[in-house]
Order: sequence, then structure tokens, then C-alpha cells
Amino acid sequence: MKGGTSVALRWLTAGESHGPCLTGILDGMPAGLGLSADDLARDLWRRQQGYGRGGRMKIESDRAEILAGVWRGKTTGGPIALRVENRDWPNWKDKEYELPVMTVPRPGHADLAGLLKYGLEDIRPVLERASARETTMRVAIGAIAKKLLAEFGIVIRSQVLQIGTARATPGDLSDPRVVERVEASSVRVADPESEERLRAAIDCAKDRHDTLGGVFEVVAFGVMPGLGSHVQWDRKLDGRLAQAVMSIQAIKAVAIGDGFQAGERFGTEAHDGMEMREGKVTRLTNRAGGLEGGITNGQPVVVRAVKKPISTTATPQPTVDLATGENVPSQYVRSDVCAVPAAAVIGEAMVAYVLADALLEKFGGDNIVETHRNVDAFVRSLP
Ligand code: EPS
Repeated sequence: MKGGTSVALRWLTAGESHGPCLTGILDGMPAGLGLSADDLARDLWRRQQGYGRGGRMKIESDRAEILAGVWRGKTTGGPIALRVENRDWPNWKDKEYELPVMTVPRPGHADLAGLLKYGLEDIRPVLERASARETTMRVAIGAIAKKLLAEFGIVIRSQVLQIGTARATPGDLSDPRVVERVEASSVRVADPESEERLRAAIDCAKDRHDTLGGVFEVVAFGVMPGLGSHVQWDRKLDGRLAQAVMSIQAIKAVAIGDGFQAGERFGTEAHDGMEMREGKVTRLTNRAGGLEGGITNGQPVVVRAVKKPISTTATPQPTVDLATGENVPSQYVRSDVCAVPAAAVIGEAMVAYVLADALLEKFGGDNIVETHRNVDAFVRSLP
């Protein structure tokens, strides 16, 4: 970690929503990790699911190609390059110079701010890059991070907690049967009543020609203590997780553990008491969400996030035409009604990346065997 930027792992994405493809480079993975495109396929598919998605998801069928960094099914230690084709591209490729200049910014989208910042006359290049289509590549990269974490027994799960004002009954994600139900659910919840409630909220938004946001939760199980650090602000893992999850398109709040609720409690009711059980320090609760002092404490890492409603609404919002200076209604072509279930999968990817980065930062290793040796020695040394 140097100057706020990790030197263990780093990645970049490139690509426009309606361009030919999305690309990404992940740098810093140790050599020797088994990896194929099939390892990325399931999460790419999961990200495309969810009740409330729009027409675009019927066009896309995301599959990542691995272009570099893997030899005979194992990582080489070199940068891993990925590509995901945009199947919508043939519908757009000849239109770059034909499409009318867009001058009516949607409230809530990057349209106006991006146009002002980059000195553009057309909103299109802003929306193309600001689009949540980019999260496809985040999920592909996150799947590689998850593969690394799985080597060390760390698994990442997610569920939706709320859509609009409709709340789901949270499931215990440490229970594989609950996880199975969440994965089978069209809105990533554990029980049928919650599913019905959340689907009804999405139907209501659809009937109103509107959109809805919500809240999701990502939990990482099996995280060893000692990732992150209390000694410097930019090394605190809670801060790094918050930044990563907040960077997902349309996320407006991130909480670790009890988050905002911690502000309502007395000190004696807000923390996680300890007791000795079979020679091990055991926690009575996990209100801190697995992080104390910006360091993992061995408890599951719990991150929650709020996604605002998608800003492209079929019901117009008041805005202005920058070309004429007139007050006009916002324009609409198509969009998702709700993408909170997809955002939960993207949240998993961001949490996976941050944990993989913190793990490699602490334990290093140019080859996965070396990383294992270092992790195992540390875990064995714990009291
Ligand atoms: C998005 C608008 C919609 C979404 C898109 C994100 O795309 P389009 O403008 O092509 O209808 O479907 O999400 C994805 C393409 C995706 O893969 O998640 C936006 O403006 O952010």
C-alpha cells in the first residue's frame, strides 16, 4: 500500500456500454492459481439475473475471454487480460455519426456533471462510460479474486435486504441451505414471503413507469484476522471496502456491520463481547461486521450498501435542454426497473477484490504455494 493505491493487486477496466466490448486487466495475482473462463461464467450469469431487469439483458449473454496471464490453465504471475463482448454492439456500430446529439441530461445520471467536466457538447460519451454495463468487467475480475480467496477458505455471499420500502427477512448466509434459496430467488432473498413482497414493490414501480433502488448485504466468511491496518488512514480495511463498494454505479451509502444503527445504541449494546470457549477467544455477536480498528478480527466481514433508483425513468423528470435552454421533460428509451439483485453480485466482486488485495498485501507470495506457506504459518501462530 503506497499513497492510497495498493501495490499488491490493481486493476483497470475499459469499454463503453454500446461499444464492441469491455476489457480489463488484473495485475498482481500470484502464479499457479488454476483459472479458466468457466470460473468467471457463473458470476457473470448471476449478475445478469434479477427480477426488474430490462430489455438489454435479453440481448447480452456475458462470457469472458482470458487473453493473457494464464498458461495451461494456471495463472503465470503476469497481468491477466479479459474481454467481454457486447452483443448489443452490432445494433450500434454504424450509428456513431448518425445518432442525434444528446443535450437533455437525466437527473441522477452522470450526464450533466460529465458533460461539464469534459467540455463536451454531447452527453452520449459520458453515459456510455458511466453506464453500469462496466460492472460486467468488475464481476469478471472479482471472480478471479474469489478464486484466490477460496484457496484460503474465504467465501463471499450476498443477499438483498430491501427494495424501495419493502424489507426482506434477512437469511443466515452461513447456512448453505439459505444460500441455495437466495441463489434460486429472483430477487436474491431467502424466503418466499420476502420474495413476493420485493417483487410486488418492483411491479408497483413498473406500473408507475418508475424505478426502485434498495439495500443489499455482502458477507465474507472465513476471513483470517489481521487484514488491513489501524496505523494509517488509507490502510484501514473498512475504509477501503467502503470506497470500493461506494464506487459501484448508483451506490449512495455503505455500512460496515451495524452501520447507521450503531449510532442509536449505548456503548454496552453496540460492541461484540468476548468469552473464552474451548481455549479460543469467541465473540458473542458481530455488530462490528468483522472489522475493528480497520483490521479484520476473524469474524465474518459484513458490508451493506444502498443503491439509489436507476435514473433513467419512463415517467419524465424535470430537466433542461442544454442546446435551447428550455425546460423540458427527460427522455426515455429503455432501462431496468430495478437492478438491486445485480448490484449485490457486483458488491461481492468489489469486496472480493479488496479482501484479495489485503490478503496479498499481508502475506505476499509470487506463487500460490508461497502465499499458502505464509498464510498457514500466520494462522498457526495465532493464539
Ligand atoms: C444502463 C442502462 C441499461 C442497462 C445497463 C446499464 O442499458 P441500455 O442503455 O443498453 O438499455 O441495461 O446495464 C447493462 C447493460 C448491464 O450489463 O448491466 C445504465 O445507463 O447504467
